[in-house]
Amino acid sequence: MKMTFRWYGEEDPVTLAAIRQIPGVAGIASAIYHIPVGKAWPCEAIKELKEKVTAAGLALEVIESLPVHEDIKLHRGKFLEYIENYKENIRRLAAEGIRCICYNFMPVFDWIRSRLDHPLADGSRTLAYYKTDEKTMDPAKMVLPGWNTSYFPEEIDGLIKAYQILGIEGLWVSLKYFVNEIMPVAIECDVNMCLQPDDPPWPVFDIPRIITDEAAIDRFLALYNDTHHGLSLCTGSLGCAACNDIPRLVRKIGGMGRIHYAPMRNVKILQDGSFEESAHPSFCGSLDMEAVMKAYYDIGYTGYMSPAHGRMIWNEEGKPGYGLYDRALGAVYLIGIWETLKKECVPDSHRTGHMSS
Ligand code: CS2
Ligand code: MN
Repeated sequence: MKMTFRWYGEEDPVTLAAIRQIPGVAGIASAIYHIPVGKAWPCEAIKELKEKVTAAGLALEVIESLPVHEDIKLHRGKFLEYIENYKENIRRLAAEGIRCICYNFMPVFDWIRSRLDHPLADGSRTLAYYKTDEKTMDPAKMVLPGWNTSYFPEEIDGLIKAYQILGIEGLWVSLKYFVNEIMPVAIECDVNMCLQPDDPPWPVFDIPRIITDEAAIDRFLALYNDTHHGLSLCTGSLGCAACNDIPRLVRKIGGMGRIHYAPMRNVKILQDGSFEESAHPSFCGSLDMEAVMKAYYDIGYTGYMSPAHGRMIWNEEGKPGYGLYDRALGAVYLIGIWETLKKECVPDSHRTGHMSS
């Protein structure tokens, strides 16, 4: 397991120098943010990003994310051109040594929350999704970190309608076409493509969302029979639907070598299915984080991991979910579990120093 940390580039209030001081974090997950979705990322920009990260004593490991243009998901307009650009981006990233690229296939919106700064009892602030907010959520007013939209606010209503007409099966057709186009390039470049499941894993604003559970993941993986065609398995994004058993999914999908990126975060699921993002330790939320780590350990996971989101603590200001402190605590908590798992599996006679006594 290789622990990484997401960085939003020069505009991120969290600096690379700060990330460098988190014990056990050596890798960065980042992206090129100033190029419109659908276009090719300039080689120079990719090089520059890599150099900045390297100069800080870290390594650029994961691209989170290489966004998919709405025309590709709707299989209309300039989708062929955008798919060619997507392939070119895979080649250009691979040329800089990138082996792991994330994307998602969520229509219009990326991850969605109804509150960005919900106060918790301990005085921290967190992201939350309350089902009771659904009626008043305004799609034109929402923006979350990492959203890389390819449309203007006035186009949203039209887009939503287009997806409603396309429907669930139509979206699967678009996804299948896209996967079959990009995977031969990814395989040739030895790049693992990681689909991020839908977050939350249910339809919002009556727009289809398709990567929501184990059956959907099975269907997705069956679209292309190669381990480069895989997942970014975020515990919190699938795990906020209580039907998803994350340790089981890790053992099954990870055991097939199909998980390449493991964003780890905890959520507290409420009575009505709403959820609040909680601190990483198991006792803070509804997920058994140790069981998830154990599942990764047992399958011999060698891919990337990240602490995903964190709360805002110690008066930190910044991008919702992407502050420094709570994610750093999360990373170290997870690294601690991993160390314990490793040591538990080593016979006492093989231990050195204090550990053998
Ligand atoms: C991330 C997403 O912040 C998050 O929850 O998981 O922004 C993610 O990077 C994209 O969905 C991947 O395409
Ligand atoms: Mn996520």
